Amino acid sequence: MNFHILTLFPEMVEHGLCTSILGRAISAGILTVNAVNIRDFAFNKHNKVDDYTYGGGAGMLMQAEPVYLAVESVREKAGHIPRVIYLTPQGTTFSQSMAEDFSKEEDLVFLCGHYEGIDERVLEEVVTDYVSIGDYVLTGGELPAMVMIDAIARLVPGVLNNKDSAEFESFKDGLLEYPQYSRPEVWHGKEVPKVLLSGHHKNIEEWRFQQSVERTRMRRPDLYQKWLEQKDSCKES
Ligand code: 6GU
Repeated sequence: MNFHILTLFPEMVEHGLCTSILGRAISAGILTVNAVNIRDFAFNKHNKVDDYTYGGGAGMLMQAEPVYLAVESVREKAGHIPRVIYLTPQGTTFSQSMAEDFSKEEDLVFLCGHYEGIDERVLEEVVTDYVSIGDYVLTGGELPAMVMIDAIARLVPGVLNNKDSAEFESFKDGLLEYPQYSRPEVWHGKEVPKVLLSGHHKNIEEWRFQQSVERTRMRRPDLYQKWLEQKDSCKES
């Protein structure tokens, strides 16, 4: 899968994405990260890509043409017209099910705005998905793009070495993950739950499920409610 990030700060995404698990997947040829500097598509001699907003108001706006040319360059490189995600607090809130949907694409383009945003006309022409990562305001789209890429990449076959790990965890079935323990058996006077030492797989599975349900009810009542509803609708059909 190929991630193309259109940004004024390519080194920020390159450095952020080339380490750890994603770095290994890039070296293995499973993923590519193509950071495109929008400034390379400036059409004036000062490499300027921002200007004042019509109608007045604070701040500068990224101009349409450099953004358009940057998107065109990616379309040429990819050989087709990939989805273009614009990172904005005005978008749909990113979720695990969106990550699953995006992970099926061969190429994805992330358009990172800065300053006060991007000229609306080019957004209308190129953007297919408006995505936010939550209800707070950041200075640019780079961190949200990296958050999305991390969540999407780990769903691409071969990126995680343990096949199970992407499947049995928080959100997959609408519940949070159960608590886990490693050695020593007693730490700061706290014992590992006895059932986990029993070797009785069915009891362990049942205990973990109960813990998941209880943890979700306590920490994420919103998810718990959804899980209850979905469970009931399964019973009915
Ligand atoms: Cl995608 N961009 C910016 N600038 N701020 C955000 C965001 C995105 N998602 C949450 N806050």
